[in-house]
Amino acid sequence: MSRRLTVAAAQLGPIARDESRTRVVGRLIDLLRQAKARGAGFVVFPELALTTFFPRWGLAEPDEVDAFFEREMPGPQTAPLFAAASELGLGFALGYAELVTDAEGRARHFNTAILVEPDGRISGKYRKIHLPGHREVEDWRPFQHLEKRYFEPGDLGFPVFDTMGGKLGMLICNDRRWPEAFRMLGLQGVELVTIGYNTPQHYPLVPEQDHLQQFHNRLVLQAGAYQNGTWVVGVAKCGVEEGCMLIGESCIVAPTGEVVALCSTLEDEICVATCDLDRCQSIKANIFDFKAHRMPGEYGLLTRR
Ligand code: ING
Repeated sequence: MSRRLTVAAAQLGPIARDESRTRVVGRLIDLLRQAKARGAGFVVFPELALTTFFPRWGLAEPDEVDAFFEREMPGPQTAPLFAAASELGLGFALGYAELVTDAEGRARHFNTAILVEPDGRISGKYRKIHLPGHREVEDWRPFQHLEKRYFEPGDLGFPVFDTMGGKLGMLICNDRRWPEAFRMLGLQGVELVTIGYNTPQHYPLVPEQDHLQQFHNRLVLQAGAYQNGTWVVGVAKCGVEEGCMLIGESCIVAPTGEVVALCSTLEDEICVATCDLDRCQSIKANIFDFKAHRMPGEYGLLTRR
């Protein structure tokens, strides 16, 4: 019996700085309902899907920063999302800013993604490892990209979870540009990778490549899928958000690297594909049969600092 999972990429249009969690959760629930109506069993939301992309500003007060973080998941404002998904019998992946207190009582800030089962149980968590941008406010920029200021690198590695009938992994945004991140999941037999992203059209350091953002997005999603024999679900928060254009083109990519579903707006929109997880084997057992063809003994440089 083939393991078919019908997946919806649930793209989000802009989220305003002052948009309440409640209003955003209402938008997410509406996308869950659309996905259910299209026969989906699993829904993927973007990176930082509960708030505007706040690293675009230098926020002076710690309280101002922490207001964009979730202290509990689910909390009072996100519980309705979990309840709606359960009612609809849907699993989902959600990106959000996570604020936790560690064993030493220190506040820890992560750019996080979770996998949630149809029964509401959180079965997987990943914390973004490749944090792009910079740490200090740089006034020359039209907008900031202060992920290195507001988040710590993830401390959970690159885990793969047995869920939704297959092996699922998560990356977040900039991670997708690093082949090592995909390969860490590939070496664990991943069959579907969820990747939420908030990607500005304008990259202040190299503006002459701004027109290549959509191409680079597809390039890395398709390469990651093909080179690791996995499905990839890339999901954007997009449109002009607080004056900053974020690229869309949420898509679902087959293990062959083919784009099989694509969003065409810069708003809340789903695209859907039925992912036959057994199709991964046509790549994993042949062209990218790691056991037969990969040469790790030659790759020492890859992990040297
Ligand atoms: N955003 C961007 C990303 O990697 C970026 C940062 C933008 C990098 C444009 C390169 C070019 O897609 C996040 N949130 O990582």
